[in-house]
Amino acid sequence: MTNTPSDSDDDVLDPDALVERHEKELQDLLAEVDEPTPSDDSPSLNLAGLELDRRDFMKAGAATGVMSGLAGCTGSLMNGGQSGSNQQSSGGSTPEHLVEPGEHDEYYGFWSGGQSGEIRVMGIPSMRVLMRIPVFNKDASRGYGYDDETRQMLEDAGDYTWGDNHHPVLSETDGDYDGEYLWVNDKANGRLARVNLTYFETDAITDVPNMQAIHGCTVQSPDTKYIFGNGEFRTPLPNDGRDVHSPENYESLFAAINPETMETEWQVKVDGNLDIVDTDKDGRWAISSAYNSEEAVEVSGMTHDDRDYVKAFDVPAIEQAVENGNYEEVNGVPIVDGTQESSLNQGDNPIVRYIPTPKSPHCVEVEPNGDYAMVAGKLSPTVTMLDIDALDESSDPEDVVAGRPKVGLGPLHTTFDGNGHAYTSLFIDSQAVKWDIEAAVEAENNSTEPILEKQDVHYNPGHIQAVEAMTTDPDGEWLVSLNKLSKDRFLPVGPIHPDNDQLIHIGQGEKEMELVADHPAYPEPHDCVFAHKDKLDPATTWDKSDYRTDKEFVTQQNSGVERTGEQSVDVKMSSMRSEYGLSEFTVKEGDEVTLTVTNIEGVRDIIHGLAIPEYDIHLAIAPQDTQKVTFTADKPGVYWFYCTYFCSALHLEMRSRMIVEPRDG
Ligand code: CUK
Ligand code: CUA
Repeated sequence: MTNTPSDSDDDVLDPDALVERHEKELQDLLAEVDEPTPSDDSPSLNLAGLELDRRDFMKAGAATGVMSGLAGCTGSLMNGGQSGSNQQSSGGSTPEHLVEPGEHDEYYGFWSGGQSGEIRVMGIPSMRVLMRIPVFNKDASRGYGYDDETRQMLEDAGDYTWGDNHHPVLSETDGDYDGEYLWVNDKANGRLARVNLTYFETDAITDVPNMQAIHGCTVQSPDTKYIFGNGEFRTPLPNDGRDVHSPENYESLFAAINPETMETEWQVKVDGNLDIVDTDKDGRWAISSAYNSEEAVEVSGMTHDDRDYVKAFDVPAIEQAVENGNYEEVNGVPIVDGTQESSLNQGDNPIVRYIPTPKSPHCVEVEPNGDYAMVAGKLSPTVTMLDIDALDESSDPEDVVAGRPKVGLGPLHTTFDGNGHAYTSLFIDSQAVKWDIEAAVEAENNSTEPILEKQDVHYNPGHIQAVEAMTTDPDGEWLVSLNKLSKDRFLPVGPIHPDNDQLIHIGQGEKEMELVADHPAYPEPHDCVFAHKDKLDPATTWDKSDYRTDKEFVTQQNSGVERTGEQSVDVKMSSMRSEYGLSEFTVKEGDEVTLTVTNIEGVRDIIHGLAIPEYDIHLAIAPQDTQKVTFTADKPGVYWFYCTYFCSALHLEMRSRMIVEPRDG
């Protein structure tokens, strides 16, 4: 380091000392906090309740190394000296996760693609990658972002070249997946995208106004009335240059987006920030976790208080406020004031309930019956269970906290098998912990009694998902632990490692958890969602009545070239094995060319590509699909355009010429 941003030499620490200091700070943070009482408004970190045993400290130390990103840590440290961890094996009854050649998987899995901006489709239990669906990213393989329609969609949604997607969610009817759509957030640019599950392609992206970092994202159960998005980062409102140096005036918003129009119907501003969101099963409550109730702009401030506020949004009450005109409009969206001081939050029916919860809690997941919302403590070793029915009466933790099992260090996310068990990922302990939901209600707070079993995972899990866990009736056969780190599990591939998704057999919760497979994952899935294969009905060819924009289905007969202006040309052609509808077409230098290409085949899995060399154009055209691309023919010469999908023995011969005549030639 040649440049140290400190003003005196005393502040210059060597890297080891920095790491050590960082670990010490995090250890202090991880010290347990007492259950907060609503009257306790002293925000200081309570170290008196410190009860970490030696193993906890070792793990915390190891994990802080991981969290800091400054120092490697060894798996043996983190997983040495187990207590209460089941060795794997349960004897015999695990169904084979290796799906035989030619056989199909039982479930579709949809993985968010993190910084890649895509959705990945995988089969469960084989964990085979079946398809990748570009969403916020251009992807030449599927011609996404190259044809006019998808290029325009990406441009209208801010013209960014990437996204950071975290939470794929499936459309629901009657609390079950209906196989129609998937939505996913872009945390980076505050966007939401929709994937059509008939065609497995992105059909809409919306840049949600007034929000930076849409993080939490969920459909409203049971019938997908809204998609909810949480604005994690607080910004001035509107973020147009005002208040830039006044963080106390920054706002964090909760947004309700119409699933069909993708318009933002309303937003609610809150105190503190918002993280993850899930809804009840009756269309009343949306419950968001949050950290940074301190409204700080640095980590030490954000983690200062012993508790943060989970926010429960009373959706019908908010709709009523909007209907009554009780909002301010910013950038075309009605924004309802949901801060604690708001007049809408006084009296018996506040629109947002603020529930104190320890400590910088991360997730909210509502269990299948809709009785409890599970809020994992992150910096507290507990999961706080909120009694959803009690929310109506109160936001006093005395009334709404139904249980608080002590599950282990660094709890992040919880999933369900539908048989009364919850499974929570422990980031710091590197484990999946299975616990009994009713037992946790019965037990004292901070009890470990409800814990049934722990399974080591490798390493540092974020999300954890069981099959169909977000429905009212999960299948509960398999569970995936989405581990952030893979360290030593695979052949080394340089300093940027893959993640490690691990498949765990849980057998409806009636057996011990069994780790059955490791799968490297390209950076960096955060979450996934699984639907039984029978709930989807993907198309095998396009139906032209489903074309989203005005596109002509071009047959061989009406393939041709038409000059539409001094410098514009329409070119239309069909494609089939193994020729295009035109063996050549000629335009003039400087012409704007609109090229429309239809794949006239009706046979499944016969795709034709169209690449135009040196014009940066690639289309992928499925059977009965039509694609359109507009470009300026600004380079005179001969360009062999060709098919990029291997479609027949004469695939290499499937090519034609674009001739661009010099304009003054
Ligand atoms: S977040 Cu990444 S591990 Cu975006 Cu769902 Cu919890
Ligand atoms: Cu068509 Cu290759």
